[in-house]
Amino acid sequence: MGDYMNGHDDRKKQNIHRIKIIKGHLNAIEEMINNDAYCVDVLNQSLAVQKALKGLDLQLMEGHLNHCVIEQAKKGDTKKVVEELLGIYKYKM
Ligand SMILES: [Cu+2]
Repeated sequence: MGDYMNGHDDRKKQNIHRIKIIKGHLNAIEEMINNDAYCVDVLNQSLAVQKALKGLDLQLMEGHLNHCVIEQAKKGDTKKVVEELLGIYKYKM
């Protein structure tokens, strides 16, 4: 286990924590819809979930760039790195 795994457990914990918060928000939205809450309030909750998911994406990408990408580039696997990142970029557009 070298630099590659440094901080991995912390990041994992943070990401699991984020997922739990997102799940909590989703359950709240389900409850709001069940209780016929005002549409704008439901939409605001939904936007908050999407923002939280974007935050998770950012964390995942940061970990990927700092660890997987650097390791793969050291091994000369640059084609895979570029293809995967481009794939994500295209999906987001
Ligand atoms: Cu990765």
